[in-house]
Amino acid sequence: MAMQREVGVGDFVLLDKIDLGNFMKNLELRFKHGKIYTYIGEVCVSVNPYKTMNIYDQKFIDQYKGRELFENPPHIFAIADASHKVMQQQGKDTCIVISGESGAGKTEASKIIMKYIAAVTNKDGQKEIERVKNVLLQSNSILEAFGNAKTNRNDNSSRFGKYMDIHFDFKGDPIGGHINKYLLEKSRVIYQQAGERNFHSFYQVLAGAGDDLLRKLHLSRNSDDYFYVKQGKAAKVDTINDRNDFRDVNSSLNTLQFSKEAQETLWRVVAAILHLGNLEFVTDGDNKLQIKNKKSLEIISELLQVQKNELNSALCERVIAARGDIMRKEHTEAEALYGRDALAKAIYERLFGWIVEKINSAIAIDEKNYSKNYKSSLIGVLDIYGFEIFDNNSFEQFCINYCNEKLQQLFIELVLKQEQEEYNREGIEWQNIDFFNNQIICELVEAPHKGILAIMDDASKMTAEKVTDELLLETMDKQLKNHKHYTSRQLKPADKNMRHKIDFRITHYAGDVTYCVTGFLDKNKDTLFQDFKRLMFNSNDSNLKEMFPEGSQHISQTTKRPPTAGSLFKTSMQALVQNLYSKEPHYVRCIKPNELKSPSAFDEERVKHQVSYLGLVENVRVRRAGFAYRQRYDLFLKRYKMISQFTWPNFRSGTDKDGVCVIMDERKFSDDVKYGKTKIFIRSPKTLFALEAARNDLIPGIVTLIQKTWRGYV
Ligand code: AOV
Ligand code: MG
Repeated sequence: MAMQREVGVGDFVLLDKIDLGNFMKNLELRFKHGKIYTYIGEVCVSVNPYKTMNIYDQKFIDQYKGRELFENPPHIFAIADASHKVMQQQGKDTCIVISGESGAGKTEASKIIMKYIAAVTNKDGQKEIERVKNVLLQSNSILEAFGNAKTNRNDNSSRFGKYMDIHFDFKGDPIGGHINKYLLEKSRVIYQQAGERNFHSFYQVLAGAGDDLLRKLHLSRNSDDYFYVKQGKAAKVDTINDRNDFRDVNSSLNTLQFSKEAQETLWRVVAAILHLGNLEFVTDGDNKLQIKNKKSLEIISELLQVQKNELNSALCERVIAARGDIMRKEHTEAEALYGRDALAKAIYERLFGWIVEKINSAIAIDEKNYSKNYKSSLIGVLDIYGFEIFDNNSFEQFCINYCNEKLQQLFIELVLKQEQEEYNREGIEWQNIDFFNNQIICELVEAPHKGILAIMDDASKMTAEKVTDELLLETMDKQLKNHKHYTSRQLKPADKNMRHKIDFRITHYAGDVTYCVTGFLDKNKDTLFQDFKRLMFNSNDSNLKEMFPEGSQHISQTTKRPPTAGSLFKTSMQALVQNLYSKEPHYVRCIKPNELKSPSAFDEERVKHQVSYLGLVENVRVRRAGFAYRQRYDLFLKRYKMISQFTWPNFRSGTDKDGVCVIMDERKFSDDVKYGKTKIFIRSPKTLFALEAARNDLIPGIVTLIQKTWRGYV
């Protein structure tokens, strides 16, 4: 196949001089010529093209299939292929970590990778594998409908983190998978900033449901009729067709074999939440709290299949058990509204979790075909919510940005730090490269006892009356005032950018973010009145009942305080990072070229900022001085001893290292290698390929030899 003309350099390692200026020039030149992918060694840098590119069709799939990285122009397909190849040939679990800020193209990249893997597997056309592939691909439209939303950064912004394992059999065909989800931004269910939307699912059902379904759900077509979805005043989005998307979601639900009942539950719950948002409360003549719109109450109880009077009391009052007595306490109007919102958020969050579990059971490895102890290899694909800054940043942004800090930390550990530490350990000459290590920011958030999450948890343990968000902020200010990456308005009152007395600021690796502390404690505690849990557990809809198992507890049973949202998130992030550590990583670093979603604008300042905080220039420096391949002497010798008469069948005249030197001298590769204490380091991949080729040439002869010897024994 004819090579496409390369623009600039396809690998930043090949730049004449490595600095930010040259890096930027190359990136911009390539972007302007439609070359959105460029490598740094095996890391793929991707710039969001904001237009449909004709580089993902069958012709391209064929071009990249089974090839080595350097054989073709840079492409995300090559990363997917490399990951699949390592997994299949070496039986190693691999992962593809996709990072970059909100709108940089992570979710699109993850879908392209999955499509590529689906396209290059199942040569034999097996039915079960075809089914698994379809489920993997089609799960996306469902997850995006319920977990993505339009934000002011991205029209299709992921509001949950997603890590997906794809399991493969020994032939490299996908046989199953598993999705882990991370903290859904459920506050969006009840509130949206100006210009933003609620989750897509709400608009989809309003625009796409047939008249019959709409009538059953007691919905109008008009999203402006529903408080929970109209606050951002942005229901119509140019790039989104809710009607078509509703159709796609339903077709995916069918592919994934969601039963008719399950699909009904799904849309009934979405509709019930829309109606919940319109509930209002009034105090009657007897000073008793009541629901103003009785019709809505009736509709909600029908949709959730719960008793109307039970729904009514769960919304207007609370049952409290004190010293063996059970009492009812009527809500104030504010408490009732709070409860209504908490119920809406909880139902949506549980629904989302339930959907993920249903998808997981549809893609679980079929035990009929593979026994329990079948050892499959896997590729993990990570697509999380990117770093984000809004006009108002709350607990959710705090968690999302912390998650991005953790991933940057992983990148530093794996790509920058470990590489350099190994050179030092092996005594390989090496000039250390400086980079900003964001560990200090991770610690600011997660350190036991003194990090923000710990301070928040301490505050959350006290009774609500005693502790307010303001008090939390005061404690944080006191304990963190000397931290380089923490600033509070109370300490810096002159700072105009911090508008409220209740703000604090974190200097993240990717920039300053000012968070408003209001709501932090509440979101961290994440309480849902027991009454609601019992109400939902008593639903006649078995799916809904399943979503609220703890509602089975009797009121008098004392319940342990559930872990806070913050500590759950921290634990899940730590487990995620640990999991990624255990796999061979591949990286896609996404860059957002401009804030306008324009296919042509290259906003130099914005891009430069991203290149800097992602540590890409440092990555090139480490890589350039680096080596393409390294291996322990004993293992290296074992693999290649056959290509030299001095080492075959056994090298007896020195150490393993001496044997390796003999091979490399004989083959005239000595200039391309360095000898460390325990390992050989090879600079160019070409040397390795030449070694492999030499070995392959000899293998047929050796196999015959071994077979002969065997026969002699038998
Ligand atoms: P994100 O996942 O990184 O943001 P997306 O993957 O959703 O960003 O990309 C944002 C938008 O950019 C998409 O909806 C597409 O319109 C466009 N886009 C991205 N990559 C491509 C591509 N390769 N080809 C064509 N268009 C593309 V967030 O989830 O907000 O962190 O929370
Ligand atoms: Mg995304």
